[in-house]
Amino acid sequence: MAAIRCDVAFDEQVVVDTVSEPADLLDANPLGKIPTVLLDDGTALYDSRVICEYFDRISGNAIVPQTDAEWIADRRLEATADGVADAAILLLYEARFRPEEKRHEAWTDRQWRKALRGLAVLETLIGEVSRKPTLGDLSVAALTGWLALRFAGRWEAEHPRLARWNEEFWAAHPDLDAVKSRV
Ligand SMILES: N[C@@H](CCC(=O)N[C@@H](CS)C(=O)NCC(=O)O)C(=O)O
Repeated sequence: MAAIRCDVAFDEQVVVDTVSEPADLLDANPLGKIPTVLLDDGTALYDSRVICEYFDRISGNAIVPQTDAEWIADRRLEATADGVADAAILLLYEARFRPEEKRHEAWTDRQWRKALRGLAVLETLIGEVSRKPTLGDLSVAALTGWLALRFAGRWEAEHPRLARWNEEFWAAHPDLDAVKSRV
């Protein structure tokens, strides 16, 4: 989404299975995580925050607002959305990869409480869907779009503004929705 908004084109997109730790991914990113971007000179950039910051930088700040107050508000939005995603993905991996007898409920409950606290803050921070989404908006959309897919029925009722914002965001940005549907 950031690449679209910053007019960054990719020569190639490679789909990888992170679980099988493919050599080409590990060569580029020792953490074995996606997204990972290879620049023209072969340098790898990873962690979506770094990648988005780079796209913003080379686009002349197409997505990151530059006044101090707006920058702070937008980074807060981004960090909260990313933090909720980090907690929720750990929950997903716990259910997906850890054998049932080895799961530690106190730990998963803690992660879920973290996610819920973050969502509660996003519920108060989120405004109207913007025609020109900032990086913070894109981070929230990435989170809510993903939650709608992976945690359907577990977050919407308690966060009605956020759930409505999620619907409205994708309806207002069909170009971004098309990217989401491909993932
Ligand atoms: N903070 C990282 C998180 C990336 C991340 O956790 N990606 C997941 C897929 S969505 C992944 O690659 N998981 C594989 C693994 O953790 O080994 C980012 O925003 O780029």
